[in-house]
Amino acid sequence: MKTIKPLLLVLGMLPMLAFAAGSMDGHASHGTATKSAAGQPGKPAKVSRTIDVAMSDTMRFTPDSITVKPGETVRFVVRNVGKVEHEMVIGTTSELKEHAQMMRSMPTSKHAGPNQITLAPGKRGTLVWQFDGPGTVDFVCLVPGHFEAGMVGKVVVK
Ligand SMILES: [Cu+2]
Repeated sequence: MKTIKPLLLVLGMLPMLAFAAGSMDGHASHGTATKSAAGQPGKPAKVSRTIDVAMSDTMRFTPDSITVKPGETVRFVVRNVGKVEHEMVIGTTSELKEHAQMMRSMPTSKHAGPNQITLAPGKRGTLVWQFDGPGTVDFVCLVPGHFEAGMVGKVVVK
C-alpha cells in the first residue's frame, strides 16, 4: 500500500511531461517535420495524382484550393514563376502560424524537410505528401511577409 501514493503522483505528472516533450519536439523539428496532423511524407510509389502548383510574386499559389481523398498520396510539381524566392510548406493552420512566427524571429533560418520546398526564381521541384483526413490542411509560403500578404492555399481532404 505504501507504494500507491508515489505512483499516483508520477501518473499525475505524466500529462505535464508529455506536454514538455511535445513542445521541445516542436522546436527541434523546425524544418525536419516528418509527421504532422496534416499527414506525412509520401512514398513516390504510392502517388495517385500529380498536381501542378505555381507560385508567383502576386503572393498567390495557383491553384490555391485542392481537394484530395483521405490517405491519398499526391506529388506536387511546384514552380516558382516569380522573380523572388518562394516556398511551399504543408501543415495544419496552427503549425504554420507557429512556424511563421518563428520565421519572423529568425528571418535567415533556412528550411528543408519533406513537407516543404524552397525554390529560387524560375526553379521547379517536387513534394510528395500523403494526406490523412478528412479535414483541411493548409499550404503557405513562409518567406517573411508572404504568408502575411495572403500567400496561402488549402487542401480539403474528404
Ligand atoms: Cu512567397
